[in-house]
Amino acid sequence: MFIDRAVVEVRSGKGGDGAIAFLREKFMPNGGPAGGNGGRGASVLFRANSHINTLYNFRHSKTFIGPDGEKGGIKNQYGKAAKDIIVDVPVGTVIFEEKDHKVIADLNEDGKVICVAKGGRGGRGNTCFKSPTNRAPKIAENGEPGETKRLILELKLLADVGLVGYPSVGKSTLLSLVSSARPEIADYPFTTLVPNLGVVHTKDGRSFVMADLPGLIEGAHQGKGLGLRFLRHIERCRVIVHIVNMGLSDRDPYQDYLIINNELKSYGFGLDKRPIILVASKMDEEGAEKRLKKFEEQFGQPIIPISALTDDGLDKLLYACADLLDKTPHFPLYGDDENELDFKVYELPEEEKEFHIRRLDAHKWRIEGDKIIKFYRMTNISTDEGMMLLMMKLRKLKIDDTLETLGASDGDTVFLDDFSFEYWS
Ligand SMILES: Nc1nc2c(ncn2[C@@H]2O[C@H](COP(=O)(O)OP(=O)(O)OP(=O)(O)O)[C@@H](O)[C@H]2O)c(=O)[nH]1
Ligand SMILES: [Mg+2]
Repeated sequence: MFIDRAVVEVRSGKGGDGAIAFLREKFMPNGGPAGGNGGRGASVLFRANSHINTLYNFRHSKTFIGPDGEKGGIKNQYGKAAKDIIVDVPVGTVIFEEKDHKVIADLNEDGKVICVAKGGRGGRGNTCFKSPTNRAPKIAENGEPGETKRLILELKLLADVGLVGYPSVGKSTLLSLVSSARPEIADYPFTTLVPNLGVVHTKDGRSFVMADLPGLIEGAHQGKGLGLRFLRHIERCRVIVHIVNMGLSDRDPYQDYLIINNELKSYGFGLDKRPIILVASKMDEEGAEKRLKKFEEQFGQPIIPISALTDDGLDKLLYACADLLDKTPHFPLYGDDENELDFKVYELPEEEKEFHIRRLDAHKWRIEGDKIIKFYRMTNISTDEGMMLLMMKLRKLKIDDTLETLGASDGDTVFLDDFSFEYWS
């Protein structure tokens, strides 16, 4: 079954808690602190995989849970980081956050990976809080909690050319003739219920992917017929082939053309501005020539007449598609094309940061900034409570995340005024 939309929940693992422990050795009754750091919780990653072509496995709302990181141990033993979870989805899957429909990623290339929920950091053990004024701290950080998110997965097929038109105009028949795809063909409307893809090779050695989409009817944008559910697959198509039936029918070809065009427009995403090739189908049927002539007079632009029965016009149509693809750029799905915006976004100047970090050498860093240094000097870190307050402040400011982005590695020394501590990922 072809499923192209699903809602899933992801939860990354919590970081392991740091340990509080002291060395107790025979001749050292008051050995120093020896609580190890906790390990990082598992992140949840999504990966585009070309061997998967539907979201079928996600049809019943699923939850992906990353395990927690291991707790820190005694004798300064580090807790193990949990193994990340990788979820494979079809190439072309777009991931949104459910709460605000913000796009998180467009997995449009095989192998592309995105982290959707980051594992929590491990907490530092009490060894990290040792200082000249507090030689035996009895405090440790808890591991950072993981993230929970609800995500919408939407598959938008990666086709170059999309076939659209009324039901039964011959879209599936065309795809079956020009590619090795085998869609169902029948003379009743809505034979095609899900999109089909086929690879087309032209005789001059070019190739492209063609998608056959379920038929559209008037009011599709309000959900009539199969609605617009499948139009999302056209969003990526660079060229639209609009097929109008010239065969025996009680419908008026020109009216049908106007209706479908209106549906494309109502859908938005600039679909009606895509390059469109107009095709007249079933030209072998009686009266087709006459209907085409009338249509051409109303339409006023060239149309490619074809017949699936006699093969007439098929090569001409494929060359026209390939030529148009050669000169049509890819359309960005999500607004990185400024021209598509008819308003300009002004950004407020970023608020003055509470701190910045300077690299002193390969493994030494210094946190600078008046505000944070003032906070440090007003905090009595010779008590466990004061030290905890400081660590909470540093965590709230996401100092560790900033250090990670800057390329810090485990065990690096981080200075703040006359205090120093160890970086831990
Ligand atoms: N005479 C003639 N019949 C055709 C031609 N192309 C398709 N047909 C017939 O038209 C009917 C509908 O064809 P389909 O390819 O299933 O049409 P469709 O556009 O995919 O229809 P939906 O999937 O329902 O939207 C079938 O009975 C086909 O055999 C043609 O060029 N000439
Ligand atoms: Mg069909």
